[in-house]
Amino acid sequence: MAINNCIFSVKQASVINYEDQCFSVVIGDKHKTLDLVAPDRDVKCTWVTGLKHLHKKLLTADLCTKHEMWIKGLFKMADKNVDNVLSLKEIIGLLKHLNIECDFDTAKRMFQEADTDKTQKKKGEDSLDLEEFLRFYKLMTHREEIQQLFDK
Ligand SMILES: [Ca+2]
Repeated sequence: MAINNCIFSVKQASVINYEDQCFSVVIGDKHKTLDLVAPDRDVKCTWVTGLKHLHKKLLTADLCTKHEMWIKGLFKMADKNVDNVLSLKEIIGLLKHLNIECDFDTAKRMFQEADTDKTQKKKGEDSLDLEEFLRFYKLMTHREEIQQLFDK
């Protein structure tokens, strides 16, 4: 709605220099673009400066930060009903989506082990919040034999 208003006002005031107000955001590996028109040059500069800052931060983020962002992305992707917690069914769906072979009983056992706040149930169903999901992820990816090699 706001963007339509901006475009409308630009069309009405055709003497305004479009280049001072327009910018494009290039998104993802497929380089899709989102073309935007700011209401004025200052707003455009604020947006472009802010987006450049965020992009630079992402590029210079350390491996741990990028890994944490990736895991948070997985959490969001798996949260099909968008209630900010993951049910066992959503976890199983995520494991299948990631081609992680894990039998139901093992996944359920790790789910229950990660579910530290059992008093908070949504719709009577056990669920994992983001912090518990991180714990679940660590349980799923923990390899004792590799840990022993690092401990030597
Ligand atoms: Ca959910």
